[in-house]
Amino acid sequence: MPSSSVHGRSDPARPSEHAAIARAHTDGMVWVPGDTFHMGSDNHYPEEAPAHWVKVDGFWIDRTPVTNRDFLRFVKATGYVTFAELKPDAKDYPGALPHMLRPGSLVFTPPKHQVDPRDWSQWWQFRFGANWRRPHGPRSSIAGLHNHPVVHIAYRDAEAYAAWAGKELPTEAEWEFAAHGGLNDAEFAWGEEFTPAGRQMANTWQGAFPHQNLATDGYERTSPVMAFPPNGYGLYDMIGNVWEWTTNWYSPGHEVDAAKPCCIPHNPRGGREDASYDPCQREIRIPRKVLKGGSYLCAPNYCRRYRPAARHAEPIDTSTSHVGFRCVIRERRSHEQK
Ligand SMILES: [Cu+2]
Repeated sequence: MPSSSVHGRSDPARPSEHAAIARAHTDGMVWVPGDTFHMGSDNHYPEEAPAHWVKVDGFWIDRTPVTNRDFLRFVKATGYVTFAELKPDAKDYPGALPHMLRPGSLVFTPPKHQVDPRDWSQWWQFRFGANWRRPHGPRSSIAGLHNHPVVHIAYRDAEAYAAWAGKELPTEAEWEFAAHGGLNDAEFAWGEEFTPAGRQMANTWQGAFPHQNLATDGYERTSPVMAFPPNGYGLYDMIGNVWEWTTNWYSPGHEVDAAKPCCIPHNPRGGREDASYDPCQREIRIPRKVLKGGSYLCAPNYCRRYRPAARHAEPIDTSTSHVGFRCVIRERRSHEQK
């Protein structure tokens, strides 16, 4: 079995250097056995449809989202500067006002009263000086948040971290399959009920979004990565806390090859970059990737995306206070790595 050789346990005939490398990398990771499963859902938002069969091979996945502690280690080792810390280049943003071309990131800033729920500018503020080290703005810090997911991460920041760690970012199919925790046809990562016996299973929003944050789950914003119960694979925070980047280009629905109903897609990577643009954005065309898992801002009255099948489009240059990531290691790759 390939998985046992990665463990380096039951394959003493091949005590290869690769196994040792893979073992070092897979600390803090969980092996998710591959299978065929129903990806997507026909019962919720249109972008999740149609539900369709997909096959994924087994892979390793981080037990938790990447934390501030993890990310700090990466930045100390490499001197990496995140996208939100760099001054935007005017040529990438035609028509942008010059005073807006300063480093910053989107920070959730709740309004004091009820607002039009269609107008997200009522609660998302581009705050100069906000970045992963200063998640609420220039005067904030990650003191006390070392065990929280890192946020204000643009796609390329997640990619850079993954490459440094000898890992990769998950595809949407891998992420969704892992999120089910073995309950492949259940609505939620833990079963059919959102709050079984009244128990809050993930860091989501309680109250009327965006002005009323009751925080009955104990957290107004992000939470430590193991604060809520793991799923059936032992993975934490697949649902809620922060949205997580996947490698798939976004399209407003799953593309299923109707001409070949016999053929189940195997390890689909999904989507085309040129089809991933926001049709409403004519001036600034930034391609979008699929985010998964929902966040501490998902609320029953606004966004019921605290389910494995749910998805969201995020422009690759956009970082926010509710988007992070986790990594995977694919079997074949871990053997090929030097
Ligand atoms: Cu949401």
